[in-house]
Amino acid sequence: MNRFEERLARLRAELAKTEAEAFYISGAPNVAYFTGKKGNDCALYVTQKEAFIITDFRYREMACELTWLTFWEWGTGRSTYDFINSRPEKTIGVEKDRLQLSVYLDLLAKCPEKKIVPLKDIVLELREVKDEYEVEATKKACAVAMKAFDHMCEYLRPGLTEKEAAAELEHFMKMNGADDLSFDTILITGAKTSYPHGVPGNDVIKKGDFVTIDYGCKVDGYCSDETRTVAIGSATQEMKDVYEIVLEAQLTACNNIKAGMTGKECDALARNVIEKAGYGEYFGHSLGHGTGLEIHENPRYSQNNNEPIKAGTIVSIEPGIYLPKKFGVRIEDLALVTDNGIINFVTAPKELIIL
Ligand SMILES: [Mn+2]
Repeated sequence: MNRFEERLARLRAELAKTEAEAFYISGAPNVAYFTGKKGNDCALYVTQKEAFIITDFRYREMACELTWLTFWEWGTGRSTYDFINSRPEKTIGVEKDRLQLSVYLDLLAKCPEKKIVPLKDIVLELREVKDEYEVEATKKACAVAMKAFDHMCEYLRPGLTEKEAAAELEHFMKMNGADDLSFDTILITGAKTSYPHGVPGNDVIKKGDFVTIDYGCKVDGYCSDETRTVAIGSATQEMKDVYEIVLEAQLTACNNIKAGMTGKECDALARNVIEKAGYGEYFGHSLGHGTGLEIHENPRYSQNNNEPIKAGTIVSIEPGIYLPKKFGVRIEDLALVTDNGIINFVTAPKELIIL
């Protein structure tokens, strides 16, 4: 069994617990989980005995190479709905979280003999705990990203715009093994660093600024995610003090998170440090999130998550303090959760770097 067949077996075990005889999967990352390809414009139809990939001529050759799936081609007068109507299964599960509403309405209208059942997203749950291939791919992506951070420590200087610096970072990652970006690069400077998800613009990097870089790349389909905040030329005492609080919060979380704690307990490790220092109201997001084929996956390290964190999940650990109109600091690593603690994939330095 290859890893995709193993995943299909796990999917079937979950599917058996529902009323659905087949599962129609069209969310691109969910499709990618069973194909190892990007998954755009492809769908899967999985029963207890069979598994189909449904796509068109553009992906014909690729689809035929996926020997664990049977290819069914739409286009030239036949649609996915014809395929579904040709099948013996009566009850068909669909992804509640991922199916486009128009496709759902079409399924209801064009497949009137079928019972269409929105299911909780089984595939997202399967994707939460990573296998060895996924761990290795994530590590590779983190290694490329860390090399790019070293490069940026050489490259960043006053006079560059945020967009220029972001372009350099992205180009460097692509030239050093990245297949793609994990998400739109956040590279912001000065007072704008108080925007947790600021967008790089034409603002010019100046001496005495913080620069926050939250970025990542994909290798073999898997995302890295890392944030570092550096100072350019100098930093005020307030900047240094806030940086130290965020660092202590981040290190406290890294040193204490382990499988079995709830998402809320993990979040509290960092939040308590920041609250005690008097900056609680300036840490308005959660501590972290899972990553994988997508940049935001389960589990969540948030105050709302009372579920225990599983071993084998890959999560970000990213506290921050954001002072409007002044500056912000965030430090983020990405780590594998085990029963004994975390294995941190990001080993880039975390003490304040003044370039
Ligand atoms: Mn993140």
